[in-house]
Amino acid sequence: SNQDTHPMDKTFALIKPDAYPRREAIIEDIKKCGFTILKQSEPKPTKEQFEEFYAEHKERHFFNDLVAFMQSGPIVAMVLQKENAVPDWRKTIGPTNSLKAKEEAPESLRAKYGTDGQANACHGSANDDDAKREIEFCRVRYLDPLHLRHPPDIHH
Ligand code: RTP
Ligand code: MG
Repeated sequence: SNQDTHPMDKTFALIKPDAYPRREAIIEDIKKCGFTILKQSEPKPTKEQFEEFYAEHKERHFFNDLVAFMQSGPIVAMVLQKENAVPDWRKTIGPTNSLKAKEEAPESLRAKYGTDGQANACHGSANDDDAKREIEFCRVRYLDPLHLRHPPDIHH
């Protein structure tokens, strides 16, 4: 099979600090929606790591607030697997603004667990390239402490 044309079946998810207290209910919903949780951890990214994670938004007015919000408490990081994982996870979390989600998609996770345009409970990769980048970013940077302690030998 050709991996380049095989549909991506993984995406990257975060439970953001505002929803961390309700993580167990969210994880139950994630499983009920048909996703398999391949990896799960509670990383503690630095400010610089969040700035890199959200680099696409660095010129936006909300960038500094977003980075501060993401560092305001614990988070859960997950690699989710399902057919059509990327679009299905975006649909499961719902519109970016939780107030809009409550109006337009009341069953969505952002409607159920989020508050407003910033405190919106969950992150989901926007497309397959972002999913690959975000899964790799978190694996290399802070999901895999063994990897960090024993980086691969680049000299052979
Ligand atoms: P995410 O990346 O977190 O899955 O959300 P998204 O694609 O739906 O939204 P995006 O446009 O990428 O924005 C990233 C996060 O920034 C916060 N935000 N705040 N105050 C504001 O106007 C504002 N706009 C966006 C949200 O936490 C959003 O999820
Ligand atoms: Mg986004």
